[in-house]
Amino acid sequence: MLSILFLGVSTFLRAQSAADYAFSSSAGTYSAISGTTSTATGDDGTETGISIGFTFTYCGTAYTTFNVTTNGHIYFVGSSTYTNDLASTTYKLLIAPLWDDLYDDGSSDVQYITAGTSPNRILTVQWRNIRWNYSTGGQQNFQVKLYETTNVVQFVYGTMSTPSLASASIGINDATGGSGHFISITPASSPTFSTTTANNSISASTYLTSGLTYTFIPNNNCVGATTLTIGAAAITGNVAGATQSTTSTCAATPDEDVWYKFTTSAAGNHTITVVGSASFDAVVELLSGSCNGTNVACADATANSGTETITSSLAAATTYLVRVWDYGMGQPSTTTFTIKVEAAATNMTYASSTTTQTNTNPIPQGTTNSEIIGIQIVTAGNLNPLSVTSFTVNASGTTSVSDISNAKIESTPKSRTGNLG
Ligand SMILES: [Ca+2]
Ligand SMILES: [Ca+2]
Ligand SMILES: [Ca+2]
Ligand SMILES: [Ca+2]
Repeated sequence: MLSILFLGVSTFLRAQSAADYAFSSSAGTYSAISGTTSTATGDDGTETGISIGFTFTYCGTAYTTFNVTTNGHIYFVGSSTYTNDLASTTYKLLIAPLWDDLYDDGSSDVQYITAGTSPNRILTVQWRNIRWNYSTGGQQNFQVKLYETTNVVQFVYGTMSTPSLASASIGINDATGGSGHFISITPASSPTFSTTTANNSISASTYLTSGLTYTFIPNNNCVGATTLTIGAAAITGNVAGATQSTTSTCAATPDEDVWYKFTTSAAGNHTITVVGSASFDAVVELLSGSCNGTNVACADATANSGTETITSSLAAATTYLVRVWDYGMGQPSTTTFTIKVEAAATNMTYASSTTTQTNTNPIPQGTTNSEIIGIQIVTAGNLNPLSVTSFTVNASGTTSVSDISNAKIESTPKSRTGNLG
């Protein structure tokens, strides 16, 4: 009975696979970092439990630390090895810009740094002058970048030289491992990837030119939807490499849809705002329910660079899904947009109150600024603050109201506003 129930639940909440990520390749710039030098040194050196500096969600699990090895990869759990295989069911949850038996000859190092400000911090892990393969191979420079909030993974290659006896893997894998649980990259002028056949024999640096950037975005499928915080500043989205998840009743074909989710607090109107880019004509869909959701509303009122908004009255304490795609077929030449969700302002209402008494000693007559009792008032909404015109104070026990006739009332953050009558 228990196992049947468990199967039902796990099917409904399918875990995010590494294969759910969208892969894309672009030309960029390699910027060497000057960070903390890792204690992962020499041949097969590792350092574990390094702070990411923020919470990073990888394949559906939140991590605050990572492990690094001189063998060209980071990993989140377990151990690592110099024998590279992205299809491994032993060595998993690893992010590998160049996994092979690399070698730190003493002129090499691994460094890391977390830069930027919340919620847009970036962890960069860098392998500098690392030898590929083992001690006689040419020296290589490359980085992994992990992005806060969007949970994007990037590999950036710097100056790479001719390797020796090389047979590397480039890609990512997840907690399950095996076929369907990795993305294995084969470098080329137009790189290819597979989620079922791992290429563990990359032997040349030919296509790993300086500035080459491989990007993995986690929200290609609903299961990896990026969490939006209601009222937070807009974040940048990217459909690079994304593929169609499902059909839609909204405009055009969602051939590169990406997913977001948010959870409401109070019931009421919520507005989703998506701003496209030069060649990005955003289409936005709001959905309810579990993945892949049921249509609630669509927006496609503008073209390239335009702003799309959906305002919808939503239920309290409910998770909604949003997906975004470009109107045209095929990858747009600009793949980014911004997205935010806001809750409409509502009038302030009284919710509850509690009394506190931090001082239980008697207050002698003539004492000043001694608290008798505190009243904590909880309100909801943010428009038209409540106007409090009076408090009624009742005394009990041996205290008579006349004993506190000179007490004052004070509110925070405002100050004293008069005597109690
Ligand atoms: Ca090694
Ligand atoms: Ca998709
Ligand atoms: Ca549009
Ligand atoms: Ca499209």
